[in-house]
Amino acid sequence: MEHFPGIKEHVQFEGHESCNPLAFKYYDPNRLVNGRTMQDHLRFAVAYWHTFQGGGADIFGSAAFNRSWHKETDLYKRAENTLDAAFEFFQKLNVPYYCFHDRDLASEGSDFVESCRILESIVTKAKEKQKETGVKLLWGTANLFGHPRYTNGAATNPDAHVFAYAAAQVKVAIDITHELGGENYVFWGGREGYETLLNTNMKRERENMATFLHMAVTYAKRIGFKGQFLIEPKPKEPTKHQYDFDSATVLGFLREFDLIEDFKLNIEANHATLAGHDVEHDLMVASLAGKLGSLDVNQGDTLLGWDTDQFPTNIYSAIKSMLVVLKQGGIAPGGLNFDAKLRRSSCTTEDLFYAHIGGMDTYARALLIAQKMIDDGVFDQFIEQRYSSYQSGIGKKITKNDSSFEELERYILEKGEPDIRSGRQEMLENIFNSYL
Ligand code: XUL
Ligand code: CO
Repeated sequence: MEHFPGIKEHVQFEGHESCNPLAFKYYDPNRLVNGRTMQDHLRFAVAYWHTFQGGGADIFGSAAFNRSWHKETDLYKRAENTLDAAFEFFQKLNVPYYCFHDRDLASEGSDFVESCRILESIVTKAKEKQKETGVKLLWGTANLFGHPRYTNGAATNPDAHVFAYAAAQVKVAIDITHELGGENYVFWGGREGYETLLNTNMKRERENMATFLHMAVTYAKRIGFKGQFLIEPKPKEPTKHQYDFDSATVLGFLREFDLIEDFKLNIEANHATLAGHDVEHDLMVASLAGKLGSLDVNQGDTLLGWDTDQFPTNIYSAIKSMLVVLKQGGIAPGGLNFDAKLRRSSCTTEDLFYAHIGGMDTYARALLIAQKMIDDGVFDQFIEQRYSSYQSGIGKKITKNDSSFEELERYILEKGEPDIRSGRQEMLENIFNSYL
């Protein structure tokens, strides 16, 4: 059965003058940018949860989308139909990767054993589909937040029984990610946080979370899983205080608990903005630590204070993100995963195409512009010049940690007041706009 009959052909690149809403205007997969194809730079992935399981539900209304692959009530059949729809979509969109939670591929069964059985059967089929189509798994993860058993957390649950359940579930999720050749495995601690300290032993919870991650590393090594482990920071929602608040917090946690060698970060734009940062801030903090591993590309709405997970159309933000990615030499084995969902009123399957085409074009265009900015070097030269006082004399001594407060006091007694220099923000913003 065809699930997207309205889309006959693969979505093609037609260039920015095309008026065809079902064509790429900027994403030209084989176009070379600084010696690498666009496809290799961007490594786009479709998020199975929003695109195939999302029903347009919001806090005031239940699922509203009417999807052909959700018609069956039998769990196995529904999972199979969803898989068929997913691979039809990947192919028609011409996207190289996808990402899933275990419970996106197949719903939970009546108990752990049945859940594993349904999952295993669908994984066998997914493996065939990957082989048939060449579409690959960017990352897998476990849903440790949807089921009521995780109400008080997973690895940070006050009940060891729930910790054990989460461990059993993640073990299987790593197994299936490994079986499907997943290039990364993501940990997003949906409920790893707390609502009130009146009932919370923060020390125990943080230590347990670290122990959980150590066990995951040990297990992955034991089975020979070579994918990159990633942690996805988010400051809140559904919890009020989430332990993986932002890049800086996660890096501190990984260092404190001796996990830094085994993890990188998956940065999601809307999570960074919930933490009160521009996304490029969190990307930069992760990248400077050598720990930027992947991106969940989406955007929030400045007028709404929650995780709206919209498809990314903000070209400014995308350019700033791509500047960080290009300067660190790329994002592989990570990629750009559309952790984004349609608005409730965008109820047709064509809307799924428009949304992804828009997101892919936004990042393709951002890639081209960011590369041009780097080639021209205007911003780099400005920054270099701005800090040039550290390249010689007293500045050089400071950077080499070869000075002292006494010497610097003598320096000031001799030289007096410094000149105040302009940061030229407005001029630089104008230059940035000249690239659009
Ligand atoms: C939730 C979120 C998750 C993770 C994977 O805000 O971003 O979908 O990406 O669990
Ligand atoms: Co995400």
